[in-house]
Amino acid sequence: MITLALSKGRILDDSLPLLAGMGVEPAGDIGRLLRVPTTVDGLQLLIIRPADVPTYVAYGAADMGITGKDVLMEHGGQDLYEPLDLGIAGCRLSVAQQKDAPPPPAQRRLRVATKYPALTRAHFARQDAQVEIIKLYGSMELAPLVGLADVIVDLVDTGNTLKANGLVETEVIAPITARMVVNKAAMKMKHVEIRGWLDRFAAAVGGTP
Ligand code: PRT
Ligand code: MG
Repeated sequence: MITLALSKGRILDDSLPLLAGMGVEPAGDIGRLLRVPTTVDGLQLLIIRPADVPTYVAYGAADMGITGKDVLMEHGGQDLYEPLDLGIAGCRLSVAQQKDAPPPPAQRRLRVATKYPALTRAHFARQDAQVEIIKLYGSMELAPLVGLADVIVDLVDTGNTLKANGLVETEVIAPITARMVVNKAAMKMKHVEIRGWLDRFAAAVGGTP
């Protein structure tokens, strides 16, 4: 049995058509069930929060998982294989701020609001910039508007959300797509099955694993 952890939300929305193209349909209510059998023998799905996918896969509770590169960069990812870029749920990770915002007063550090403290710290450290990181769990776009932060580090797709909130993108940190991750022990123990699924996914997205 192979257990595949899927990120609920927009990555799930983009993953289900890929699976359907490979002849795999959830055999149960994915809106309600957290562990769902599929129409294919030997494959079950876990439907979990994007940020939890690396943890389930690293501990072997799932053999494989699909989550965003943003989540993997924040997690660190050293304890996982990342064999395939699925090219779905694409966006970019960027720095943004209010249009024409003055720099912070000289006596304090730049305040950066983000859901991604680790990769934000690493990004500003590469620039030798001293910043204060303010961890948020969502709606980062609000923070500069109400004086909680000078800038944000967030995902941008069309740019409409930034625009609607009077924010401008000042720097792109990284392009983001959803990735397949694999548990290291499972890659050895269930090599044939996992290789088979990686090949099918690669064919479905037109890449090579
Ligand atoms: O529920 P939980 O907090 O666990 O996760 P979530 O609500 O963040 O999940 P969801 O469904 O939003 O999926 C998140 C994953 O989808 C991310 O980890 C990315 O890998 C991927 N992804 C791709 C995106 C976007 N595009 C995206 N545009 N995740 C979020 N956004 C948000 C962004 O944060 C911003 O608020 O969409 C807004 C910007 O969109 P535009 O088009 O207005 O620029
Ligand atoms: Mg959500």
